[in-house]
Amino acid sequence: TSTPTSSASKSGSWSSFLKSMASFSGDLTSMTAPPFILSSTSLVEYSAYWGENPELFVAPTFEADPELRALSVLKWFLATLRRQYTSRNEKLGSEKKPLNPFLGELFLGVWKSEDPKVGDTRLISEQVSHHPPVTAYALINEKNGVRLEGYNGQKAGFSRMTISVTQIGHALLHLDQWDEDYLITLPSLHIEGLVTGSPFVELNKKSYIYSSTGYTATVDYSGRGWLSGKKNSFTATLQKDTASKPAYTISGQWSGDFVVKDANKKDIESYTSNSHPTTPLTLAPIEAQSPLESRKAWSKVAEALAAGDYEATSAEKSKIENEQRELRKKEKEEGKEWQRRYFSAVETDPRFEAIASKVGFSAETEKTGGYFWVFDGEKTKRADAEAAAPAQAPVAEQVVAE
Ligand code: CLR
Repeated sequence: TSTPTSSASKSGSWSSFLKSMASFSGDLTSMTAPPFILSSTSLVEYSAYWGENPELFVAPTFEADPELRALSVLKWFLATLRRQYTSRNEKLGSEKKPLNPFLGELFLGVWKSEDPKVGDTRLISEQVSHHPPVTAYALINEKNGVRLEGYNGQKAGFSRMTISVTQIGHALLHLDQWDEDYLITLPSLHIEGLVTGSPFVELNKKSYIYSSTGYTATVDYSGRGWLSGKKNSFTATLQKDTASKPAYTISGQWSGDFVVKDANKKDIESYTSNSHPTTPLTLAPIEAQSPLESRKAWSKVAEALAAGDYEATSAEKSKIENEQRELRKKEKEEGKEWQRRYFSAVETDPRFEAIASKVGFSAETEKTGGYFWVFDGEKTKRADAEAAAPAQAPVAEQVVAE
């Protein structure tokens, strides 16, 4: 008899998956993919890709000139792309289908930089909505007064053997020292390689970084561009207001090398994303984690997947889904709503509006279920106090996320 991982049954289940995609609804949570393409990582963890280069994250605040700060923000953003969009391929061999986070699921950690100037950067990621799925996140570097807040949802479609994904949401980067905000929009993407069973992400269209100082960075993703013929190609420009030409242009491959040129097209810097070291995220050990924390909550599913036991995988998954269904039912009966721990839903976000209204960026496409999600400092203080309360708990060893 054939094992579930034999190549015959693999290709059989893959082709029936592709067939089933013809009637795909656009909600990524409703997609049922064959077990071998499932990852044991929940989507709530993906917020961590923003912070794996803490030294680049805080670098803008050390620049005295607003133009150089905007350039520094753009460089950090470009440097995050490789980990955001190719790390599953690098680690697991192909893009995988992440676990669907449950409402209230958390992913918490800290990047401890070896450079004392950089210090610690804290990560808070929370699943703030399950239907539609929305993840909110905050990255906070207290020492340098640098904070990123954002949220992310997806809309997907399937045609001509590709899955096209639009990201809903944005991120706001704040620099305390300069009282500056940067509104970061997110690229569209599509999944290539479906036919051959080795899916990977390619970015397309454009994304923008609008600064409250009047600078706009435009990143144009050309994919396997006709210019270079290389995948993951892009060209980015940084321009002040209505200036006639860009102050800087950056081009190359976001997963490989890119070059920064000044207004006179002179090379001033090059960056090699695949040799740039990343700082691992430090997490509390599983035993010390709260039941809402992703690694703890999904640990049995992850174990079953790692053992290749797909029956146990789906049994363990169903357990979590049923518990969640029960919780929602109970809340409904009691007329209560799940309390988000670190974020709040708001109808307007003044920091977003201040920039968006100037550049004509629409707020409506940014909302999920009618709301923006913003980081809530008060809630966070309370959550931190609660977490610190069990003073008699042993001081736990910390572990480093893979
Ligand atoms: C989530 C937010 C991150 C950037 C990011 C990277 C990869 C995206 C992911 C987001 C959303 C889910 C995603 C994934 C790539 C593949 C996966 C679109 C936008 C889908 C659900 C899986 C499709 C299944 C195939 C692999 C068969 O900051």
